[in-house]
Amino acid sequence: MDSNQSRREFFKKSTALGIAGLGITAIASGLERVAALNEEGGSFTLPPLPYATDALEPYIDKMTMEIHHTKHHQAYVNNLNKACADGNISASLEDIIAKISEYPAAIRNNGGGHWNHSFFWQLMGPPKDEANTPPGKIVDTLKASFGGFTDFKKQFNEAAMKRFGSGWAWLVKTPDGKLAIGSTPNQDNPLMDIAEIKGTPLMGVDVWEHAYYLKFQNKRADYLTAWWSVVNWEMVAKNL
Ligand code: MN3
Repeated sequence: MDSNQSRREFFKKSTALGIAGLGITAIASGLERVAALNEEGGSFTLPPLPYATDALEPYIDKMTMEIHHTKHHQAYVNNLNKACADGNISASLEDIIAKISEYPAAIRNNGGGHWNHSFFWQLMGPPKDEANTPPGKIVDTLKASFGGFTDFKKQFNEAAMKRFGSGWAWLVKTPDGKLAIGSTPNQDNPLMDIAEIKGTPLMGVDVWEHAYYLKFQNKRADYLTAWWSVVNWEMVAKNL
């Protein structure tokens, strides 16, 4: 929202509250509230991709990345801003997500969409080689929890394949400090209080058809095979 819009919003709300009876202190606190809304709840923006749209070729194609980022993710951002303005919601995205059960569906879908995609772009990077083997430290960590890197990949792929319809598969650190694999429907994520799998996301993969249909059509398994070649293991290591 630009400053003119926010002034209009403020006056609209103030008028509704009966601005004539308010003192200058109340007006000032109203302005502060609007400023907070703009900063946190009202002006979410599309983060730039950390690489060019063709940087993940040949595994993830340029056109998919362009549409996914500038159309799909942008729409989540726009709709989140609108839903926050409509609901007069000024909490940070992190706070909203942690208590998502208290918010309407538009906030859950678009707030989740914004968080998930912002996370997802960071988790991919220009491919080094097809195998894209993770560093030894990550392999050791995954081995301790899942039996080995191959077993981990198999379980993660299973979670991604079994997610019916649209959603995400995740590797999370659970509240008791263990690593776990699971999936969420739609734009839900493990940080949400309503999620079946809860914890801090370490890795996640978008299995909505919009993430792969242009290049892979209905073949989600082929998309996943290609996706492993562009996983940014340095980012996963940071998250771990
Ligand atoms: Mn998506």
